[in-house]
Amino acid sequence: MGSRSMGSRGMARLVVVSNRVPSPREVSQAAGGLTVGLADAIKGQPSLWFGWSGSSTAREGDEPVPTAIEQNGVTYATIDLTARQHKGFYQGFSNGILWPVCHYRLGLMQYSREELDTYLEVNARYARALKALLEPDDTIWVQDYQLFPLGAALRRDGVTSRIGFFLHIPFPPEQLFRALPGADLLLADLDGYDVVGVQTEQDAANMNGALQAVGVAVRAQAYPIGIDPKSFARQAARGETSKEMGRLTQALNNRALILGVDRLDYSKGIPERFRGFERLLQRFPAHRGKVSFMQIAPVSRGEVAEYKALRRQLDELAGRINGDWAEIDWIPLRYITRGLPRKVLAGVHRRAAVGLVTPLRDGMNLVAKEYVAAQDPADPGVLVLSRFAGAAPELGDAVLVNPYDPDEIAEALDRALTMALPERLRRWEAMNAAVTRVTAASWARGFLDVLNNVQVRQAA
Ligand code: ADQ
Repeated sequence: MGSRSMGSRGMARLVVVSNRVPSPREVSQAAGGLTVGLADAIKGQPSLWFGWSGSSTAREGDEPVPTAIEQNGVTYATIDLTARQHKGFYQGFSNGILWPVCHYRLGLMQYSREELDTYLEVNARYARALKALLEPDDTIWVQDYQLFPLGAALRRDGVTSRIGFFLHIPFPPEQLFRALPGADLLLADLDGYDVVGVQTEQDAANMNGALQAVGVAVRAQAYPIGIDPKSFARQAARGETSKEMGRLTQALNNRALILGVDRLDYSKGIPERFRGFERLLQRFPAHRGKVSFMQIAPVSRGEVAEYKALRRQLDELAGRINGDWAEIDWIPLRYITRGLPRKVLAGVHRRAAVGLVTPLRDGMNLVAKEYVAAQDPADPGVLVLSRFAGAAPELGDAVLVNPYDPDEIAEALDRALTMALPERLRRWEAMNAAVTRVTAASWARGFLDVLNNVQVRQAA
C-alpha cells in the first residue's frame, strides 16, 4: 500500500495547499465538506496546510515569508498577498474569469491579460514560499481552480515529490474552456501533477478531451466528494429540539416548508428557483397559503460586480413575489442573506418537506447530500435536484429537473409536496445509501491512496 500505511517512521508528510487555510479551530469543528474531508485526511499523520493568510497587506517587491503555527501535529503556514495580487489573482482571474468559464458561463467572463499574469505570478509566489517548507518525502495535494498552475510552478522550482490536484468545480467541454485566453497554458501546466481529480465522470471526460486536444499526457479521474453523513444526521436530530426550531414551527403554522440553501452565487440558479416557486403558486392553486418557501443565501464575493447584480435581482424578485401573493396571514417566500449556525441549519433541513437544490451548474453540491442526511428516516422529505449538479448521477432518486425551466420546477414541487410516504421512503433510502457510501473521509482516502502509489519523479 501507499506510504500512508507505512510505519510512522517512514510516513510521508501530507501537504495540503488551498487558497484559504482554515484556522485550527475551524479544522477541529469542521462542518463543510472540503474541510471535513481534508481534516480527516490530515488527522493522525504529520501534515502541513499551506495557503493564503487572508491578508492582502504585503508590500510590493517583498518576498513572502510564511507565518506558521502548529497544533495537534498539523502545521498551518500562510503567506500574505499584496492588494494588487489579491485583486488580480482572486477577485479577477479566479472568480471573475475561471469561475464563470468552468460553470459554462462564457458570457460572464471578464477577461484581462493583466489578471491572467497576476494569477500566474501569485501561483509562482506560492510555489517559492512552499518550496522552502518542503521535505523530500512530502506528498502534496493542491486544491481547486485558484491553483491550476501550482504543480508546474513547483516542478520548475525543482520539486520532485508526488503532487496531486483536485478541482472542486465543474470542468466544461473542451471548446468552451479553450475560448478562455490562457486556457492552453493552464492545461499544459496540469502536466505538473501526478494525479488530477475532478468531481464527476462528465468533468473527467471534458477535461481529458481538452488535455488530448492540446497534447498533454496527464489524465483526469472522477473522485466525487461527500459529507460526514453521521455527524450531519446527528446535528439535524439534535437541532430539531432547539429554541430556533420552536420559533420555526410557530411561524410555519402547519404549512409545508420548501427549503433552499446556497451561497449567493449565480451558479446556484436562485432567480430561476424563485420563478419556479411562483409558477407553483400560479399553476397549482391548492398550494396557495399551504406552503412556505425559505431561501437561505449568505452573501459571498460581495465585492464582485456580478454578485452585486444578483443580489439586487433577488431582492427585487423576492419583494415582487411576496407583494403579488402574500395574504394578511401568509408570507409565501422568506429570504435570508445571512448564514445560519450549523446545528440550526441541519434542523431546518430535517423540518423541510422539500429540499430545493437547483444549480445551473455545480461541481458536486454538498447541500443536496446534507438535505438527504438530515431527514427523519421514518418520514423523509423529498429532494428536488438539478440535473446539472455533480451530485445528480449519485442521487438519481431525487426528483430531477432542468433548472432553467420554471414550469418543470413547479411540476416537481407539486409532485414532491403530494408524494405519498412509501415513495418518499423508497427514494430516500436509495439516496441515503449513496450519501453514506461516499463520504468526505472516503473521498480524501481514495484520492490519497492513488497519489501515494505513483512513482516519484526523477530529478531533472
Ligand atoms: P460551494 O459552491 O460552496 O462548494 P456546496 O457544495 O453546496 O457549494 O457546499 C457549501 C457548504 O457550505 C455546505 O456544506 C453548506 O452546508 C454550507 N452552506 C451553504 N449555505 C449555507 C448557509 N446559508 N448557512 C450555513 N452554511 C451554508 C464548492 C463547489 C461545489 C462542491 C464543493 C465541495 O462549488 O460544487 O460540492 O466545493 O467540493
